[in-house]
Amino acid sequence: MKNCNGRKSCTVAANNRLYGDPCPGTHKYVTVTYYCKVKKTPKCLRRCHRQAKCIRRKCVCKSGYKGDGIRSCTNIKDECSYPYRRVGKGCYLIQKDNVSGDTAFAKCLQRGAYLANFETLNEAMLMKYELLKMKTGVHYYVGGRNINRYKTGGDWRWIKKDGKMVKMKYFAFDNGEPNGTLKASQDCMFFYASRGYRFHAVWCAMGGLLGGYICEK
Ligand SMILES: [Ca+2]
Repeated sequence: MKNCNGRKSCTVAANNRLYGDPCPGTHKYVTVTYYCKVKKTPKCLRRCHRQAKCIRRKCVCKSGYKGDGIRSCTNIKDECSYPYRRVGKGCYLIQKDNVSGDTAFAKCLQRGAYLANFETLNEAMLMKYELLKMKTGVHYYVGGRNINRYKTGGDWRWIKKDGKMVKMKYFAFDNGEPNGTLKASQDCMFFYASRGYRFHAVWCAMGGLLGGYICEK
């Protein structure tokens, strides 16, 4: 019965046309012997990630995981999902609470993130655009900080989660900014709403401006 081979089901007809009729008028029956073969699951050519399974020769990440199934299968929760949001290539959390610069700094660290770094002007402009669209009217602390107020013009850096610092390579401060002095230091950095989200240097604590903050992870 070739027409049954390799199939999940098939029909075997019992009629004279198929088998002929050597004894007309006699009831006949057909005995069918069959055996089923378990189809072997084809193996994946490459070793799948430990959070992946081999399905139809392809490594597929388990549910709740995302990736190519071979090198990566990351937990979806670890990715940029709510309350974080993707802006350009970065993953940010935009918070509106009213806090000081130092508090904002600590709050991001507590979340396993850091105050947002905008190492390139492109990143800063994309965020500025995002904030303008949100129309919250809130100023937001970001991860720029003056680490040496004794130096003329300061030494502005982007501070990362692990404490590493990247020197600011472009200048996007508003007119007259940064304007901290030795006696009245303004070592923290704001996306200043009232000035179309230009960068402003502000006090980090001790009666400084309160605002929201942007964390990055
Ligand atoms: Ca200022």
